[in-house]
Amino acid sequence: MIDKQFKKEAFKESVKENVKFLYRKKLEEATQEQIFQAVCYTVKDVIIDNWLETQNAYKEQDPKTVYYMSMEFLMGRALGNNLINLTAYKEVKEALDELGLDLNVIEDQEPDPALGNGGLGRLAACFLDSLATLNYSAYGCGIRYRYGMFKQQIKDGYQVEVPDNWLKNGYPFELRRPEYAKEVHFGGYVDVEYDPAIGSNKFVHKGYQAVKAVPFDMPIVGYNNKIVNTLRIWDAEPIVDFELDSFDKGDYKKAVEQENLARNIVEVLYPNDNHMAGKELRLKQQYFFVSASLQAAIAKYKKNHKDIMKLHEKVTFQMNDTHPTVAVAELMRILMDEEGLGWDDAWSVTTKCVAYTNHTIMAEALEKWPVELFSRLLPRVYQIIEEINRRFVLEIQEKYPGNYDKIKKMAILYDGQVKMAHLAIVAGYSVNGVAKLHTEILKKQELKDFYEMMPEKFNNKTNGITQRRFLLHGNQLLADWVTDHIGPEWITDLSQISKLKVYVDDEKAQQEFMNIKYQNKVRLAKYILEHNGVEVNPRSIFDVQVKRLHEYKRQLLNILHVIYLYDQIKKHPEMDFYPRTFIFGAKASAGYARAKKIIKLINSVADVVNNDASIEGKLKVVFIENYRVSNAEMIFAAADVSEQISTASKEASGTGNMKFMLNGAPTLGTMDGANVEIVDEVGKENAFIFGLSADEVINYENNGGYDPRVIYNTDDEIRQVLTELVNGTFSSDTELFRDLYNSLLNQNGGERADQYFILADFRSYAAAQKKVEEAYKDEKGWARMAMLNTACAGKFTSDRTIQEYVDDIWHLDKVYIK
Ligand code: CR6
Repeated sequence: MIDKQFKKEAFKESVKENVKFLYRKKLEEATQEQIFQAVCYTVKDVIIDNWLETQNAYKEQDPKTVYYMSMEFLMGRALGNNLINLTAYKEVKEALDELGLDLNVIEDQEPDPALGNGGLGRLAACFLDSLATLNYSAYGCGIRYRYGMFKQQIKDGYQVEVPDNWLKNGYPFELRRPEYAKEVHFGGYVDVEYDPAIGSNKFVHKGYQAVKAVPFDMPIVGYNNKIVNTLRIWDAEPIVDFELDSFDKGDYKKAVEQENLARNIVEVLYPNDNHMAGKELRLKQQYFFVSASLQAAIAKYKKNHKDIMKLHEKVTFQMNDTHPTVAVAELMRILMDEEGLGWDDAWSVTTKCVAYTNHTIMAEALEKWPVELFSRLLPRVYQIIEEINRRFVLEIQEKYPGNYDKIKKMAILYDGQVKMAHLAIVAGYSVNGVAKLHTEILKKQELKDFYEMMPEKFNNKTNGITQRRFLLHGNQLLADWVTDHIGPEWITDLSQISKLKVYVDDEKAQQEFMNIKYQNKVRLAKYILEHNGVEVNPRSIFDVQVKRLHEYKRQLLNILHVIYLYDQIKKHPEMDFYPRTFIFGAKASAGYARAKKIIKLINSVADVVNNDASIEGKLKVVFIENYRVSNAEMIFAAADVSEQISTASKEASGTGNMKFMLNGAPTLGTMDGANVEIVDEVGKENAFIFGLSADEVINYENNGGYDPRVIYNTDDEIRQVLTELVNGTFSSDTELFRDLYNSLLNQNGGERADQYFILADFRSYAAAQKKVEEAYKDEKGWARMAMLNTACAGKFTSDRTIQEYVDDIWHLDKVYIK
């Protein structure tokens, strides 16, 4: 059916028409960027028909809908993905070929819509893909940041942040929907007024500043099922256009303030991953999109349902981390102040509609807002939180009479702060972690008191990734090979991929598989040469760590080990050493000085190692600039080794680990996050596991840490590596890396020496790396291991994750389009 819509000739005509229509040019005169736009409009045309049909089907069949509320959607490029999901990629590629155009080049014109930081935002994007593919009605609700995640440039080894003006040329797939605009209110005060209509008092919010929230919709195309869902991201506009005559009206100041508020609110994504900056503007962003999304959802529900008390039968709100959890109080406000419900009814509806996902146990990521700020910005919402808190504290007292410690630990308002996670847990009908180990740590440690009081709410939903983007689109050679061997069912049912197991001992299959890996490595090597000017040997082991730069993720451990290897090769030039290319890619939050220093260190080590002729190219170090979804797809496809080396207990799940696995790269990692489940699936003989366990780390932490000096003093080689940080080996400025050196050895304020256990894990990491080398030398053994990783990745599809959310939490209905 869809093929019909992509009749080649009609497609070619349409592209030419669009170039003419949009740019008044002939195809030959148009730039690649203009052609990209024209192609997108042609594709969008097809999508819009399906979009309309989907929305009609939803109207007719009235399924329950999930609203996935998230501050971040790290979508990556849409053109290629849309073509893949329309099952038109190859046809369109051919059609463009015939026009003398290259689809890859055209795809490369698209800016990555980077409205997210890392795993959390990318997870939201994978979930939308799976929801549409599995025929579920869903909205993504978020913010249309004018500037997404910054672009990273590396200058002289340092990260430089460049604004990401992704909307500069206009984004062809979005649709502005002014008819669904909503007003959002900030500041002001709350009055009590008698309302004769209801015969009692009510709360009235006055003196506020208003912003108009205007939605932009992006289509989310399901795979080969004609479903098109919507990602709705909100833009802000001033309520009253700035008018000169407001001088005379005397509300000039207010007009300017409202104008500024509207301008600032969606200006930029905060570039923090797993870290809360506590900025007022961030809270404004949160309330802005939450309020607009809830208003829109309720308006939509009311169009064809009368009884607001039954909202939960048709609507559920999933709160992606604590960022949107102000939704709890905002929903209460709407139900009471606008829909006229009393407290108990409003609470009954709210607690059946909202659910919460926790994504971290890192203390600095937990959102707590000062009461002063919160109540000033959102006075009515704050009032409601006070009442939720008052009632909850009574419940605690009833359950644990006289136990004030429980109140201190569990209250929503305490110590002058609003604790967003507590609000979400108290109101949510479900609380989930994102990997088995993570959920267990929540239950036993971080959220122990809540788990004891309300165990029925807690559940685990191990993360997943979409194989459509990260294999079918990102690694087309392997995707075709898989389909040739087991058929195409894996595209929508990844459990099928286990059928590849029968090939893991087949020599021909092994050769083909490794040859595909080699071709992908050649592609990446070319990219690295073009972008870094570094030549790497595609026959060397591609050992890859790509993810956000964070101390707990321990890129520092990786680069210290590189230094160690370098020392070894220098000391024993005759030593048998299999050539290695260490590939890094990572953005550091703009304000995270130590993370930025680690980037500089990686680049400084790269400079020395890559230019030392005496080691004969045995070691190469590459830092890929501006790691993002689009180059990630290519990097996963080319990796031999997947570095997942976080301090155990710190990485809630990780999702990069799954993308590597699916692309046939064994995990070199700690027993952390979803690595644990990866090892369960593939077997520990097909992974390289090292380091302290989560229990051991937590144990140390609960008992005052450990002493890295013991290791420093007794291990000469480790001491040598650390010394090289400050003796001029990698920088003539011996102070440059002093902070990194100190962080490993000295306590500093509240921060323990080596708080991420780098030295504690160093030796077992080095030993695991040695095993990688030995294993890689055994060509057949390695091919088998790589293939087994792909074959055992079935569990890690986001289709499985979404089905679990549907079965256990959301209870959505499937919708089919004729
Ligand atoms: N930073 C976790 O750290 C997890 C994702 C998605 C993170 C990571 O382990 O895979 O969420 N947490 O669940 C937060 O963003 C708070 C992340 O991406």
